[in-house]
Amino acid sequence: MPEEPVTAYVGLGANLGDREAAIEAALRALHWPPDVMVVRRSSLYETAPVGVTDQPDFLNAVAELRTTLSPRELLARILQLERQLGRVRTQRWGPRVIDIDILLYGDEALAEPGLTVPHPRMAERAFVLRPLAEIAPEAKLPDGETVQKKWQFLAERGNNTSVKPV
Ligand code: A4P
Ligand code: MG
Repeated sequence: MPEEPVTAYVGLGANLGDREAAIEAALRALHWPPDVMVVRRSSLYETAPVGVTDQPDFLNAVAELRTTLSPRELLARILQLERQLGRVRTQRWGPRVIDIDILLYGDEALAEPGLTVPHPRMAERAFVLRPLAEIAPEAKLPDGETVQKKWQFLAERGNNTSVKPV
């Protein structure tokens, strides 16, 4: 367990049932002092599905955490929380009541079975970068670019139309 709290970012997504209630409940449950503090959160965004496109639109948000949990411990906490909120895993990239991903954990890079950080697909995804640009524009992605720069790059390519503030 790290001695000093680490700043981490998580992404939240929901596209079944009461999406807003699920995201708000997840944010409340994530805040578990002193292990995990939710110090900032984005607003909610209505986003078109990426990957499997034949499914309902998502609500997405991101949150900044300060945590003394290791990446593994944080993942275990997240998986437990997803279960509590009623997530049933069916199809990869398919519909879900709640999905919580670890996006960044300090400046650590991990590639282990079942845990890859930074999240390998975050830099291509408007539904991650748009809310992250709202709360952490200067955060660094694995290639050294800031979130703000990467988001501008995607937006200039017309990749922003599928993400709308609620
Ligand atoms: N896992 C590995 N790395 C991580 C990490 N950094 N954070 C493992 C969290 N989990 C991580 O995830 C499967 C396993 O990934 C976990 O058990 C954990 O050990 P999952 O949540 O069961 O499956 P998934 O989410 O369907 O798969 P995956 O690969 O995480 O999907 P993505 O890439 O997260 O995409 N479109 C919109 N508009 N909004 C969305 O939120 N989300 C997805 C899911 C697709 N399209 C979307 C959205
Ligand atoms: Mg996931």
